[in-house]
Amino acid sequence: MKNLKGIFSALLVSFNEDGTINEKGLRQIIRHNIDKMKVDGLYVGGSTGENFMLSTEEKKEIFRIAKDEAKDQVALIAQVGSVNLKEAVELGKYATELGYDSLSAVTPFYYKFSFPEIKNFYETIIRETGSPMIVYSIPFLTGVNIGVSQFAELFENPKIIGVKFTAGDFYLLERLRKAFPNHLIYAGFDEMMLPASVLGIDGAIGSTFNVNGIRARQIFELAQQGKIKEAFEIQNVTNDLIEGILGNGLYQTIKGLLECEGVEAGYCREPMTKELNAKQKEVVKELKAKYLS
Ligand code: HMN
Repeated sequence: MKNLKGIFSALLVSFNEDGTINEKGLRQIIRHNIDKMKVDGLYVGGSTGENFMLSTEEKKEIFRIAKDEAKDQVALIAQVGSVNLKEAVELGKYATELGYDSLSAVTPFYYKFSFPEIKNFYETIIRETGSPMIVYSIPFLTGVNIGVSQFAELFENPKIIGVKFTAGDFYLLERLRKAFPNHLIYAGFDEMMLPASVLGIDGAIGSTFNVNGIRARQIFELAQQGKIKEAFEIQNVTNDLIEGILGNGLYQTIKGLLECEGVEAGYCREPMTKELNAKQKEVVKELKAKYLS
């Protein structure tokens, strides 16, 4: 298994106008991340990959293309979580066979699952695949909050190696860091990377790293070196960019910025708005000129 610490892009997926996967575009996004953004790894099949709107076969196809393009150049994490546990297991087996370095799974959502049900969800995927697992905790979208004692129960399974912590609860993050010094903790909010880095995260997984990966690494590394003022300045610029992205349509705008780099990032998948309108496209050009030139 590769070193799983560092900067991971939550991989975007290029779609054609009819919603089918644009393989050429997807490969270009992967190359851009590896060659230009110099990321340590890719998080494939996350929300940024518009994963929860895709069929099982499409999810597999994306895992296959990502592995085929990235080969062993960077670490690869496959997000296989689904409220359909059978699907999660099937995807987990597939990604494991492809040689992904770790699986990750979002906590099962929509229904109010109890903690024993959530624990069983992870235990089942691990038992069936034999792969390491990173818990994907994103309470603002799932409504599932996992506390320190519950993480302790999950981490009793040695295959559960860490957590993708997409939350702004820095008290919980500090408690987790102290309680589990040997588990991987990834920050999931790019705009809060500096405070998360100060609290000792092992890495970060972010959508904006597809275009702003160089600054993300600078923030992470400067914070590790204790150069907080310098890191803060880069976080400020980063957050001006992220504010612009969020105000203009998250995935569509990052895709627009990739298009400015000559990457065929394509359309989004409905029911998301497929593409930006003319005014939003102007904003993309402004963001590109101001922050990414
Ligand atoms: C994913 O599953 O792809 C992750 O959620 C990626 C990452 O944590 C992003 N979260 C969401 O989009 C919900 C962030 O990078 C986020 O897009 C960014 O911080 C802007 O808010």
